[in-house]
Amino acid sequence: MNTSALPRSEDLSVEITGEQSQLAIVTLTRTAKRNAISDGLIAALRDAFQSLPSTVRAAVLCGAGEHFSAGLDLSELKERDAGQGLHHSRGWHVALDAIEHGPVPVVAALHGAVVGGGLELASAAHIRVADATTFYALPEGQRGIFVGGGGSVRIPKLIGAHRMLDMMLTGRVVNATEGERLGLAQYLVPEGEALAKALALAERIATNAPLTNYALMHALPRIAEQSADHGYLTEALIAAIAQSAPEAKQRVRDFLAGKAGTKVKKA
Ligand code: 1HE
Repeated sequence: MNTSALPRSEDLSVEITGEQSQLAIVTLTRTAKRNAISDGLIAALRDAFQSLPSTVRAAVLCGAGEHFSAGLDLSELKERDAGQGLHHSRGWHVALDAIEHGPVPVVAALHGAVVGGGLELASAAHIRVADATTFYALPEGQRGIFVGGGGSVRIPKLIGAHRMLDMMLTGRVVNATEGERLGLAQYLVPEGEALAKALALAERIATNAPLTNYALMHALPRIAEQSADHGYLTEALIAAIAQSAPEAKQRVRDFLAGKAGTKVKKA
């Protein structure tokens, strides 16, 4: 596909691939700095996820080199005053919101360091696949700073505020096995296999009805935060909209007609 319209940055690569260009692979390529996230890189991530081609049905987010991401580029931190710090954090919020509340589900492929802002970035994805080399940490406490990329909102939802507090107070490093057990990643795979697994999942996700994927990304987390009473109503409204789509009707007809590949198979 013509990729000339995609935003360009030497710290981020965006590849559109798959049959009918339905997958985007977004790779942090700032390997010399362990994919530390500079102002330029956070802006590139925002632009990439805000301008995915309309053919894309799912995206994979990964890091080149030995690590997924070393978090915030600390060399830029020392130059900021309080007001600039506020706007810097808000800039991360916009970029990571473009991932979490963008047009398509995002699968993060993790390996090596997933620390600080790197964990905040990974938390904005919908599915995390970690390989055996992955380790997670929130060294902000040691650096005398605080999370600023939405981590205080997203990470407690994955592992609970008490575990995030432990990671930040003690500088505890969580390994890949423990990370999967705690809920930082939904999948744990052998070393070097995270990207392949993430791509396979993204391909599978891309075959779902786009409206259902959108509803899952946008409605499910919001329903989870509503009162039960409001949640049931939101669920009913989303269910009604999803099932009224012509594609949904066709998919149900295909199942009822016994078409190949429509049955749920035992894992
Ligand atoms: C960096 C950064 C960085 C590496 N900012 N330059 N994040 C941290 O506190 C994590 C800091 N980084 C590390 O603990 C380690 O670098 C790693 C465990 C991730 C990787 O270790 P290693 O041995 O593979 O690499 P390295 O030799 O430590 O680093 C290679 C280069 O990357 C080196 O630069 P060089 O010019 O000397 O070659 C490092 O200085 C550079 N580098 N990490 C800047 N983070 C929205 S708020 C979020 C708040 C946070 O994220 S706080 C946590 C920040």
